[in-house]
Amino acid sequence: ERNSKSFNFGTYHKLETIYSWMDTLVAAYPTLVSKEQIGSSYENRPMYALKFSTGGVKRPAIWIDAGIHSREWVSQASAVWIANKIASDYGNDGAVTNLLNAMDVYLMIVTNPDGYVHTHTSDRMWRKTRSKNPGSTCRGVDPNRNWDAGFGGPGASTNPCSDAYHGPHAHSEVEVKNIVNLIKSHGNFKSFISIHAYSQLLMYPYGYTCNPIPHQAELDAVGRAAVNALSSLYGTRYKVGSICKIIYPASGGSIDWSYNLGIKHSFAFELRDTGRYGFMLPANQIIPTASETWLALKHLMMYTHEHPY
Ligand code: PAY
Ligand code: ZN
Repeated sequence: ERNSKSFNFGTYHKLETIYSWMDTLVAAYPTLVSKEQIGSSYENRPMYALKFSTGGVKRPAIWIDAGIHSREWVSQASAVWIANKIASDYGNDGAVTNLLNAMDVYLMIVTNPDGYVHTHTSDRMWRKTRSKNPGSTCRGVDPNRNWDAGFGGPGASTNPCSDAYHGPHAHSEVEVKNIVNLIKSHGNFKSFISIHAYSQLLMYPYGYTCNPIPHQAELDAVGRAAVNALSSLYGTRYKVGSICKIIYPASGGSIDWSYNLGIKHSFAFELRDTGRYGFMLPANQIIPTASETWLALKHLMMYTHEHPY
């Protein structure tokens, strides 16, 4: 029987281990953490968000998702460490305590559970969902080209065999639709943060166009401050900019959708590294990656708390 103290945060775990660890975390912090099933995946696996809340009804909230691309393993692994950090810092760290006394945090650790299982059983480099594409032997849709934001535009493919296939229509993937439904029905999310890997970037919208967003100057400044906090731990260097400008044009992405919905504080991380190991980041870098990422994440969350809109 695992408890949150004996769990090994410094290794990559299978889906069932992460899911049972969530129950351990909830059991350790029952007045703070709950596990909400927001729906099921294409292959009928539950999709769980951890909700960190000290009470209230639909308080202003922060959304964080990890692992929407299954092969980006340091994303899910860092999210496990971060979930534990949020829970253990409440009541001990002033900033986290103040934040959670006013806002809720939703953290989805494994946003693409079918793909994640597939990376363990069959193909370590699987990125997409596992849905069937009629008329093709290739499976899966890129769940970060499937959101209703510039859908079908630049940086997405019409080919079901492509890793950037956008799918038959916006929100065709149930994993995306489940999050869309939760965010819309809740109606009070103030920040939306997606965690990917790799490239060491902190990005804001847009991906579907290189035209600047109305809040470009604000998000750029917040992003730079967040990255300075991240770098203060081990000197890891991050770049800050719009998706389109600092990585490539990419339409149908999650944070473009959240931004256009009115969630101004929308960001995406690309965690370590810059390509030496890429998706195969050695497990001994999980805790350092999570620890430095947490400093940036905490900065973004505190900024949202301190700048209501
Ligand atoms: O929202 O992070 C974003 C958009 C850009 C990412 C994408 O969806 O293509 C960038 C890639 C990712 O994390 O999926 C970068 C990695 C290294 C890749 O697979 O190319
Ligand atoms: Zn990704």
